[in-house]
Amino acid sequence: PIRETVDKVVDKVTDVVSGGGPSGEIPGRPGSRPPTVDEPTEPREPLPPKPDQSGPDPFSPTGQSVDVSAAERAQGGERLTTAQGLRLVDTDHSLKAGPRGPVLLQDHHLREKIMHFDHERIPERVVHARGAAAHGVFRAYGTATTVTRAAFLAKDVETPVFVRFSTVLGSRGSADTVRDTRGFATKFYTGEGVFDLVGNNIPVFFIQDAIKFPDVIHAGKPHPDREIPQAQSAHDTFWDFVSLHTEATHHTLWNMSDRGIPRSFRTMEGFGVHTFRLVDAEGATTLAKFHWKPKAGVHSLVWEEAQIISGVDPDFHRRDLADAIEAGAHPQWELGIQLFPDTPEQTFEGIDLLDPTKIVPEELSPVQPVGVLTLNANPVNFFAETEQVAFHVGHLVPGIDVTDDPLLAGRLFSYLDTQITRLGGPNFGQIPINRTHAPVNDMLRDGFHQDAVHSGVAPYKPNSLDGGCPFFAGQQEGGYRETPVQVPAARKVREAPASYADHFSQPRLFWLSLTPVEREHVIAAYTFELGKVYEQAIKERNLRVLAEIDPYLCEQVAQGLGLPVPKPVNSLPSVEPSPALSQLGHTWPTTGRIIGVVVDGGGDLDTVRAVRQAVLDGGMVPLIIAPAGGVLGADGDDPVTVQRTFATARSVEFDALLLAGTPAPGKDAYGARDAKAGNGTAAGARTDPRVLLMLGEAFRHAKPIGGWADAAQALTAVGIDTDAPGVIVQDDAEAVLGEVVRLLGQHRVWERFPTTAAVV
Ligand code: HDD
Repeated sequence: PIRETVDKVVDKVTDVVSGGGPSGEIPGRPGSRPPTVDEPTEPREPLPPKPDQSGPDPFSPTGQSVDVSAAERAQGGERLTTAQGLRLVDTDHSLKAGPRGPVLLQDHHLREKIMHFDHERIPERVVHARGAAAHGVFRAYGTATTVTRAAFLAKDVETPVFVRFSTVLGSRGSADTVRDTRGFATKFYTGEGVFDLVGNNIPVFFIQDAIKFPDVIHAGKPHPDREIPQAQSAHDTFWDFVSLHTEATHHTLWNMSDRGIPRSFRTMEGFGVHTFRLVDAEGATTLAKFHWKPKAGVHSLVWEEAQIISGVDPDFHRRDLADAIEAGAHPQWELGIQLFPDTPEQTFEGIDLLDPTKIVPEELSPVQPVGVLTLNANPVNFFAETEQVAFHVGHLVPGIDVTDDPLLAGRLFSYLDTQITRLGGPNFGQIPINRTHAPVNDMLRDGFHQDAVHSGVAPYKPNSLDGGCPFFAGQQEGGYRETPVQVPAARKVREAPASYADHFSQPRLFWLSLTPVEREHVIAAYTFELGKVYEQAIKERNLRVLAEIDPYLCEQVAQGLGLPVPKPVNSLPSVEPSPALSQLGHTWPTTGRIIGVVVDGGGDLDTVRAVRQAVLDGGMVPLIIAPAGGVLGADGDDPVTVQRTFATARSVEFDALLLAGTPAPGKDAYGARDAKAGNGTAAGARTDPRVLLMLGEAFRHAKPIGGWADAAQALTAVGIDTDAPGVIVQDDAEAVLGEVVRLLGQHRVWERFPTTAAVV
């Protein structure tokens, strides 16, 4: 009997593992069928377009090799193959000795597939790991030709570009809207070689000498013991470093300002930070700082909004950039330059141009537009393009040279060096996204991942065997010649110039240039960040730094921390504010802004349709938010598609909110018709806690709010005064929209934001 039982069990197990026999019936469940897999086995016509995969089918039925040119070696053909082009009949099962047997070592397909997968990840960037990028074009106005011979800056020249935006501190998978500096790196594929402008959205840097870079980054990255917090500066090591190393004060203040939490990559300024040297056709030089000015205006999140987004949509900036480009709302920036005479002192109006912790106010040297950048295409493959792009401040073109800024000098080393680890060798310039559009004829040879098949026998100069080729270029042929700058006779020292010791005058200049609302944001940011610090001594030391910038700032933060207010050691520097540094007080285009329209079961659908159309006509994006998905007014001619439900919508996605109220009795309501879709029966927007949460947040975040019919009920329910600034409730829905759009031009309703009268 034991033998019998064992045999039965074995039979049963065999049945289970073999899928229950040819019918596919699951053992023990008569009549059952395995789920069907509906993958097409023959190509459909037309094949879905796959960029770079459209080469001819190189399969030769006779087994002879087919002539495939280099360009066609990218993926091609319809059939699944190994990396060597061998066609496969199956990729779902390992080769085994019977269905239950051991997997065989001879399974070359399994080995190749798993080997490749094991090595799919490459080291993330040591800084700026989290980023998003886009292709575009730069068109020059020709205004820079008086100061530089850079060919791509000549009138109407169009240059393809690839731009990568990033945060600095977080890992590759971290959230987009953390408080941090943003990278703004642009690769210009010019006819004279690649020019990289590797800048940030903040015009100054934490350190004056590159030798401090590992220190500032070690301090800002997560603590080495627990690896927390991720992508944050609100922790002890960061605030320990910046208070002991006060040249970081200016950059830190910018991070604590609205610049640390941009609304979108599209609404950030960009800065080359260092002073560069421009060289004209005659060899005359001018010092210059590069600026990117967004056409959409400079605009930031508010801190609570940024924190909510980190959870609700960690990809907020990445999605925003890609969506805008896909929708045809191509983001644009104007490139501008500030110019300074190239004097031996390399100062301008007393500001040291080689000190990257200093700006030159635009009021002293205006930013002169030299061209416009348009981002018009999303990357096809994130890894191949955004991840593998490699920027380098040493990628220069004739007409643009470096200066002796010691921060820039270290960068000139670092950006090449880091790619050896990150991209696995010295040939990263051959990766498609990094390839120059100018002809290459170098004498660099071999190395990991060598993609070129070099001809000739003499990769050295001088040579006679290759006929002396390649030849040098004179200046007329576009040869790059370093500017023969006089180097001062000096002793070799590890010292900084005396002017670098001024750490507080420019932070004060920045503080005084902000509006009261912006100052309140700075106070709140310091109070939050220092409030997260554990060590009391670090908080106190940072208050002593703030005392050197401004007594009110210091006092307010001290109050928030519950600590005594320190006295400044030095007298406050006397500085002239620069209003150009404030982000507020301007009117900007509203195209591409997102307006959420909350609709519930009782609304008047014709009005919703009219408002939606008016938003679209204004080049903005209306998103209809209803209790459930589907369509509203399904029975009529023009149903309204629901894009967000009360469950999926959150205020942070919208620049303004509209609330479609219920019409007075007797008017057409569509509620009953949509009861099936779940959109008609609830008391809806007036009481739903998710809508009330949205309204409360939009109000706190200074966003315009509009409503018609009985919308005021919902506002009152959440404690919003309908007479508050930026809250528009009227019967005429289109008039409401008009006012909301006018307010959107200023980005937010700052009158609503509580400021202390004594903020100055
Ligand atoms: Fe840097 C990346 C910007 C100082 C070393 N940096 C990197 C990126 C940006 C900047 C935008 C991302 C590029 C991309 O998208 O691939 N960095 C700056 C600015 C600085 C600056 C504006 C000061 C003015 N950086 C700086 C210093 C050093 C580095 C002083 C080292 C001495 N930076 C690097 C790096 C990175 C980098 C380690 C990481 C990944 C990479 O270069 O390719 O080499």
